Amino acid sequence: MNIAQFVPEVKSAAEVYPPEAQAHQTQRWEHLLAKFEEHYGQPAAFIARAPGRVNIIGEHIDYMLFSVLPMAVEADMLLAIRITPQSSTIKIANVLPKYPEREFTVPTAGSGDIEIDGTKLEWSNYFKAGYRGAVEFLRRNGVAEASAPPGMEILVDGTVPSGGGLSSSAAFVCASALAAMASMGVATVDKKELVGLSIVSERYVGVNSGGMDQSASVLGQEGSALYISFDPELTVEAVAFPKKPEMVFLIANTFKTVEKQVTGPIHYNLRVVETTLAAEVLAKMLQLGPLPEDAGPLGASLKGLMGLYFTKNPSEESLEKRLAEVAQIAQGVLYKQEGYTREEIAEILEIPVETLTQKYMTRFPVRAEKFQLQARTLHVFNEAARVVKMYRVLAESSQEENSSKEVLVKLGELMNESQKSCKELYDCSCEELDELCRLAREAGSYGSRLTGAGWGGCSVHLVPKEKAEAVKKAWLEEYYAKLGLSEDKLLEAIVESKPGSGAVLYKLQ
Ligand code: NG1
Ligand code: MG
Repeated sequence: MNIAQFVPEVKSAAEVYPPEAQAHQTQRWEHLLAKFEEHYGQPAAFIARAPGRVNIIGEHIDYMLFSVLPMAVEADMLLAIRITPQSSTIKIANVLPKYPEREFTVPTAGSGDIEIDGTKLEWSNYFKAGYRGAVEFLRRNGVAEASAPPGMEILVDGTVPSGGGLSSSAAFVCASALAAMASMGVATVDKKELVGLSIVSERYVGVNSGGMDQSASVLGQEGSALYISFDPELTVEAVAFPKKPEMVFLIANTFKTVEKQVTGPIHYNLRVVETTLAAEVLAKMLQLGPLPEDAGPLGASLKGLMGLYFTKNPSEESLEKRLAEVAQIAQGVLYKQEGYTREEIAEILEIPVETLTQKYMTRFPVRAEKFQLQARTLHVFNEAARVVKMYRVLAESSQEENSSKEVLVKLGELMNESQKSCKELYDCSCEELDELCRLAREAGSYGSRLTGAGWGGCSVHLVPKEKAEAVKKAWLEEYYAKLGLSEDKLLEAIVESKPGSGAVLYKLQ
C-alpha cells in the first residue's frame, strides 16, 4: 500500500483510543486543557498527539533499510498549544515538574537555525528538533508563514516512558512537528512528509536514527501491527495477529534507562557506523562497484549492497533465501572475528584513515578500537529474514478464523531467535533484559525479546492469554520485588499492549 493519507483532525479524545480507554483518556485530555489555562491564563487552541511504539520484530535493521514490524501503542505525547501571533517567543512547559519550563525565540528567515546542543540531555531539545524540521520543510515548500513563524505557548503531557525503548523521543518529535505546522497555518499534513521530516529532525538531537519509530508513530492503526518498508520508498501494510487462540503482548520495563545522547558513541551510533562500513567493505571485496549513496543515515546500506549483489548475480530465489545467501557470503568475506581496526578498514576501502573518520564518524562521533563487521552484518541479514518470515506466517494465518497454537509458537520462536541474535551478534541486550525474557519464557511466554535499541529499556513478550497472569507474577516476585519501586513506578512496570492509532491533530472550537 502506498501512503497518500493526511494526518486527521479529530473532534474528541474518544476517537483516538480503543473503547476501554476512552473515558480515562478523555479525562486526561480535559485535565491537560485545564492545566494549560491555569498556567498560561488563556485556553489552548490545539492538541497535537503522537504515540509511542513497540517493535515486535526487526531490531536494528531499519537504518540498513530492511522492513520492520512494529505497532503504535496507546501511550503517547500530547502537546496543548496556543498560538501567540503578537509574540516571537515559544514557551514550553510540562505537566511533570521534573521537566522545567523553557523559552526560545522563533527563527526568522534571516536569523539562522534554532540551536540544539545534541550532546546535552535536555527535554526541550526534542521539541526544538521537530519544530526545526517542520520550519525547514515548510520553507522548502514555499509556505510564507515559515519565514516568520508566530510565537506559541505549549504544555506537554506524555505517558511514554523516556529512555524506555517505546520511543518517547519519536513520539515527542512527531507531535512537535505537527504542532509547529499547525502554528504556521498548515491544516493538512501528508503523513509521509511528516514521517520523513521527523526522521531527519531526530538526528538534530544527536542520534543517527533509522525510520521505524517515526513511521509507526505517524502511521499507527488501531488493531493492527505494521509491516513497514523503507526502500525504494516508504510503504506500510497493516497486519493482524490471530484472534484465536487468544494472545496478548506484554511489555515489561527493565527500568534501566539508556539515553542515546550519552551512550551513542559506544552503542547506537556505533552500530550505524559498523553496519554502514560493513556494506562498504563487502562492496569493495566483492568488487561490486560503488554502492547507492543516498539511502542509509550515513549513505550506504546493507540493503543497497544486497540489491547490487543480485543485480550482478541474478537469482530467482525467495527473499529469505537471498538473505541467507548474502549472510553466508558476508560471513566468509568479513572473516576477522576479532573485528577490524580503522586502519584495516581504510586500507580495504583504499582511502586515508582521516577520510574514513571524517565521512563516517564526525557528525555522530563513535568510540571503538575494533569494528565488529561480521557479527553485526549477520544479525542484520538474519533479522531481516525473520521479519519476512513473521510477515508470511501472519499473512497466511489471517485467512483462517481459528489459527492453531502452532502459529503462535512459530511467531514466538522468531522473537526468541531475534533476542538471541541481539544478545550474541549485536551485543545490544543486557542482564536485566535477559532476565525478564527468561522469567517470561519459564512462565509460559512463547516469545520474549528486547524492543527498541536495547541495552536497557523495555522488553516485549507474546504470551497466551491464559498465561499472562503467571508471567506478570513471575516478574513481580522475581524481578521487580528486588528493585524496591514506589507504587506509582510499579504500575508502569508492565503494560498489556494493543495496537493503537497514529498521530492526530485535535482542533478546539
Ligand atoms: P528506540 O531505542 O526506541 O529509540 C531506536 C531507533 C530505531 C531503531 C531501533 C532499533 C531512534 C529514534 N530510534 O529505537 O530507529 O533503529 O532503535 O531497532 O533512534
Ligand atoms: Mg528513541
